[in-house]
Amino acid sequence: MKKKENAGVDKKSSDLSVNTQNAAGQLLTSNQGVPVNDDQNSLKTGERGGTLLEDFLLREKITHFDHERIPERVVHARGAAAHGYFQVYESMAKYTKAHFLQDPSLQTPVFVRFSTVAGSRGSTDLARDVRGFSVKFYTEQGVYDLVGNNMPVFFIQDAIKFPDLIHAVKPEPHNEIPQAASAHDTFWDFISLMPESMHMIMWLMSDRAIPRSYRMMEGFGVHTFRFINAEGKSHFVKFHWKPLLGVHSVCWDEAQKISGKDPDFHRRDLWEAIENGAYPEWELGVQIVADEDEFKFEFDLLDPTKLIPEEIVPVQRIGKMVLNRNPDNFFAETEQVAFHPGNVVSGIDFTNDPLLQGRLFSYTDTQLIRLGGPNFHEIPINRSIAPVHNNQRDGYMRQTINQGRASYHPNSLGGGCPFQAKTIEGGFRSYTERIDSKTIRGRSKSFLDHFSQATLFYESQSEAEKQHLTDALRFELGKVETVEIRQRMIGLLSQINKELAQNVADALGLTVPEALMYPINHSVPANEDPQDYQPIYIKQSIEKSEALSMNHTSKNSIRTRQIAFLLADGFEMEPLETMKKALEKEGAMIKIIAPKLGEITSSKGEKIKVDQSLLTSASVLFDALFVCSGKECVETLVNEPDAIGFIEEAYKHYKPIATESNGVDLLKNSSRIKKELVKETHGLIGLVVDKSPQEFISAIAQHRFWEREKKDKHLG
Ligand code: HDE
Repeated sequence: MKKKENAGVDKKSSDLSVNTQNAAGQLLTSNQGVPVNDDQNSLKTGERGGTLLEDFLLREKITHFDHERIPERVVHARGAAAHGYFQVYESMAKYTKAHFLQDPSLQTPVFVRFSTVAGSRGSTDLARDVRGFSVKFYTEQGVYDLVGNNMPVFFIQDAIKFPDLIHAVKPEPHNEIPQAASAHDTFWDFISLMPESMHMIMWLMSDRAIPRSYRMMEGFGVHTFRFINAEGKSHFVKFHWKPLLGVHSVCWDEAQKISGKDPDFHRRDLWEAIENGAYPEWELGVQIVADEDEFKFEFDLLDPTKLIPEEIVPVQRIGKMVLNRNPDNFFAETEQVAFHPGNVVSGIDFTNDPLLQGRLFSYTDTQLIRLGGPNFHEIPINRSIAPVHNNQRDGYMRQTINQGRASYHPNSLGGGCPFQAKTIEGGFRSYTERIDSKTIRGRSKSFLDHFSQATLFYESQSEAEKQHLTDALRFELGKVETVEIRQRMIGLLSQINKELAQNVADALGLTVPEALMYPINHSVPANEDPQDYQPIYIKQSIEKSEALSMNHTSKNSIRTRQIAFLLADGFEMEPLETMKKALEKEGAMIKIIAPKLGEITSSKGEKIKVDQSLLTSASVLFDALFVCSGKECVETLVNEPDAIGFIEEAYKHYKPIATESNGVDLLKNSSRIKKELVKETHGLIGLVVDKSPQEFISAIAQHRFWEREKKDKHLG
């Protein structure tokens, strides 16, 4: 294929701009281009008369409005997206003939959509949920979609169970409650009968399910795919996205409060980071397994409830993705984008993972109802930048005006065009896998180990992470009303880790069953003996995997962290400025919070603008807190319950808090903080008093001081 100079970003933008519209300086018109001279009044029979059916402008406007909504996605309805590009570091030609993975000088445009799964389009961003991580690469060889999640495994092994899983997690059908939450009976009823979901449940109950930001999440392709090189040789591949800002989460109490204070928290965070030029970045990672090694693992590579530990097959970082442009229009781009794991380019292919195989059907099918017909690939955001020529014609909303008479192949009237591409010309040729077997409606017995990787995940967590996971289970199962469901879950948890099961059972007033207790395994094929399909436990070759814990994530940057500066009239300007400058130099974002909006005056009469008042702001929206000093400032804030609440909440959520001089008097108003200040161990738990900005910067980079949690009642 002929190499194009700097294909990509510009090409795509101009492609889209054919359809972008800017009304600046333009006349208001009807959809037929007729200039409108009164858009304020409908046409009437006299001043107090009836409205005329003749009023085509009124009818056109109202009819269009009546049809403005389209069905929301049946899953992943709530999301936010951005444009950017991907660039490979070094040619991967050894493994794949995909052109965009071969040329390090090529920037391939991408459009990336992040989402929650269960909630409706208007639901909160901070639900405990899996996050979707969909990437559309507009490559020169056609569109490639990597439609992944922020967790590397899935709940079920076979696509035929997907509608059941989703029915169970969505609001219950009789009363449509609860919105965007898995903490209810139908979800846990289903899960408690599906032992294969246990590994995913560990991820879902971990803090990975409540990310700090879309920009601080990993992404995973989940299934095993294939890379195919120019010689037709196949390698298995698992895809990863590694965020350069590290992987960080909020805590559950905070997540619930953010849901009230700012349900758009993740959407806003992504938007603002890009507007501020702090472009989110991820590295694309691959785990490559030679075809010959397919059976060398203690799990089946085709089983989507399993991951390949990074200690066994390291992740090679092969390129970088940068998101640098917000969409112009949410509906046209983020809502109308149609991803499909079946959109692959030459050099990337599928495996027989039965979940993936089902997805290959589902995604086109769902767009037909959601986007209203077969021409959704012509919507600007879905268009390929590679030329599209075929004999598909007509259908709702056809945009292309195909010329000529021949819409079939072979033809002679059209000169035989369009031609089939030879493999050497980039023509897609499916991997020729040898298949020799009977048709069965069943499941491979190599998929029967449902617990060992759940244990691996649990054992790999830090103490704080284990505690959060336990608390999440206590919360979720505590909301379940049917005791039998809770009991079945304790039985399943006991197969993962006895202590975990015991700790959850304690909070639920239950006991851990003595004998091994599995629920009936509902995945047993109909004509088989359930005894042959009892879950088995295969000891994994490693007991812990560092990569599974967020504790080991990079903690060397405070870029884009949101820092609240709490102050009132009479604050000391100099220490504020020193701290602000130092933090901003490291890329943090500062917001001035005061009792009321407007301007605020320092002890020496200097004025600064207030960004948010205590009424409109909340501690949960920030990563760290700087409490300003100054006699009058501190006296005012001591008598301001919202200010004290702000500080206490930041402390409760394990965030770094800094102050200097008499700002410490304000901190002492919280009895818990006072205790630490007296003990003088505060440096260790993120209370930075009378220290240089550098100390505060290091504390913010740590993200959270979970050590404080040990003092919580759970841990005694
Ligand atoms: Fe999806 N999924 N899914 N899914 N999925 C959809 O397609 C489906 C699965 C994922 O930002 C739907 O366009 C089936 C795994 C993401 O627009 C639908 C099965 C993974 C998104 C669908 C799965 C995903 C979707 C709904 C089991 C991680 C959002 C709207 C066989 C690897 C895409 C749409 C976006 C969306 C079906 C399982 C990720 C109905 C049948 C596993 C990120 O087609």
